[in-house]
Amino acid sequence: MVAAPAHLDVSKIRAQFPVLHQQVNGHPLVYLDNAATTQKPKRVIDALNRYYEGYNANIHRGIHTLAEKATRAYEATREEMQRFIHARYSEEIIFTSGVTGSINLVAYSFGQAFVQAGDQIIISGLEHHSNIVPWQLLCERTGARLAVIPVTDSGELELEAYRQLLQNKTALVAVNHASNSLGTINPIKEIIDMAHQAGACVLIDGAQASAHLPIDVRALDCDFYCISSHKMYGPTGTGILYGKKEWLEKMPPFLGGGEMIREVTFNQTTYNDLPYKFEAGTPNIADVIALREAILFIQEHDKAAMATYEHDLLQYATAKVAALPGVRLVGTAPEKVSILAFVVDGIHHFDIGQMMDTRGIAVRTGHHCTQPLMDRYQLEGTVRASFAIYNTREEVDALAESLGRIINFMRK
Ligand code: 7TS
Repeated sequence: MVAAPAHLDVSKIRAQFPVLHQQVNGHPLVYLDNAATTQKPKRVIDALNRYYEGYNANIHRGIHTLAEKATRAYEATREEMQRFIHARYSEEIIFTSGVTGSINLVAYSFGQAFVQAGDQIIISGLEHHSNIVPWQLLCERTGARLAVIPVTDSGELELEAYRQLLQNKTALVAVNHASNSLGTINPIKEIIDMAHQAGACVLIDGAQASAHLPIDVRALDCDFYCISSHKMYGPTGTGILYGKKEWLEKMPPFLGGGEMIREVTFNQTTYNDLPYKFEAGTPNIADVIALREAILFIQEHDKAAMATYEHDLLQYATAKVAALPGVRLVGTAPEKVSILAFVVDGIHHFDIGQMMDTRGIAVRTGHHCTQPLMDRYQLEGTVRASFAIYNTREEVDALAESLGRIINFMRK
């Protein structure tokens, strides 16, 4: 049985998410695609409206009242994010377009300054394409080599193989905190410590962690940590790169343009201080401002209580789905965020997704932007149900009931 922790009222939480209260294809929406993007509470949507209706202005440049108000609100998110991930300095928080933008920033800027031919970049077999391709591009530019930590049958990283890989000269290790396809929570503290002992830097892709797991970049001692706002109840189009100040100060700018400069002449340009050195051009002001509301939403509901509830929901769903005939779970690591992936013998994952949609159930099907991981399991794709704080046991029942029907129907 799934019981919400005493101080967590899920019906009250659901009431804050307008999009959840609708019928899809004649059925109440059951939204289980939270690993792709979470829904947004009203306070996030209201913050967007307040900005556009009340104080839309470009930031940092103006001395007029609206510009000052927008700048204050934008910088307030930076400070809230600093607290959220326990960064030492607010200038260690760089606003980007999200995890993809953050990883590309590091691959270009850190890569240009600190990666040379013959160096090794280590990633893992669990990575999303956005934590693979930027490193491949970097290797093409520099002559560095890409090495991959293998994955076990249950979906865990082989740390002994990682230890061996670290014997080669390694510039950077880039792994996710939690896998978007399997849910595996990686032992990132251990991974970071091992990398540092070998003299390598570490980037953590926190896309699947920020809404579900505690993040303390100082305790972790990671060099970079990447977050997408839209996966933690915030708006799309923004996110952050956390970087240790000592690295960010040494790294060259990524994009050139307004705001990132101190002084420009045709002969020479000097650059602005952190964090502005990495925030060229007019940023995504409205979405950054509204991201603060998403952080406050998580803080106010107690992340640990949320994680406990989601974990119970995952266990309940896992038992129900695994009991159906022909179902094979993909990703059975003992430590998981609330992601349930599976295949069904003889039924294409795409058909399952489409049939569920006719009942208002939103799941994701396919390779989930992790094609090498699918290759590892010799799969073309899976069905993935991913849970957030507003999901309920009744919704898990709807998922299992619908899957049971589909299996019966397709096997006749
Ligand atoms: N890394 C991980 C682990 C992810 O899950 C995703 C998005 C990204 C990086 C990229 O994030 P973005 O915000 O820059 O796009 N994952 C998914 C998913 O699983 N289904 O849709 C998007």
